[in-house]
Amino acid sequence: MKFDVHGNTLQLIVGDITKQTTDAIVNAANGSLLGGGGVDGAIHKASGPELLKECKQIRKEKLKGEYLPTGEAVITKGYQLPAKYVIHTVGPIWTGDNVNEKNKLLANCYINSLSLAKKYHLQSISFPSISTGVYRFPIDSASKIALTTIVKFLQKNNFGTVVMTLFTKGDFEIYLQSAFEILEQN
Ligand code: AR6
Repeated sequence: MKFDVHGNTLQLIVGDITKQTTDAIVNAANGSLLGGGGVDGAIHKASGPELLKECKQIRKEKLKGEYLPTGEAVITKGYQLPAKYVIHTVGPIWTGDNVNEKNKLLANCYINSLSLAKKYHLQSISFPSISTGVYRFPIDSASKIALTTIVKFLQKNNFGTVVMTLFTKGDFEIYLQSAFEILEQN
């Protein structure tokens, strides 16, 4: 399903993000940047060992050995992926408390990833549903935060295409419902 947002395209699809041919794909990473399960594991597997090497380098040089803070984003090459770049961001872990803070951190993942893509003059980007797997963020509110943030960005920027790549039909339906609600209000 495609939506026009201020001359940009917002697309919702069911699919595997490792197969996406957008300029960049976003990884729902953890702060270590050393890989993991879920979409992170799939991206590292499809991209190959060079990706881990570059992530280790970022940890060492850019982050001085520290973890990438929640809500922040960094960019690497895509190596064996169809996408030229991978933007790694760290979603918040849902614990049921500090809800406002968690919501803000999730929005930051989308804002910082989009800002980084713009800084690199990219014109298309694919997101997974950040934090709604292992990190247990409720998908209904996560979808609203994700799409509200993306729509606000597209209303202010001449960007190109943002694809939300949902892994299951069920997740797609939830995001689609949220998209209708959010775009109706705009
Ligand atoms: N393409 C698109 N979406 C996918 C794919 C794929 N190939 N594989 C899984 N998903 P998760 P999180 C969906 O758990 O909640 C990792 O271990 C999945 O169905 O990957 O942010 C990291 O290292 C779900 O909807 O990410 C972190 O430790 C969504 O991607 C932690 O998990 C996100 O699920 C991050 O947890």
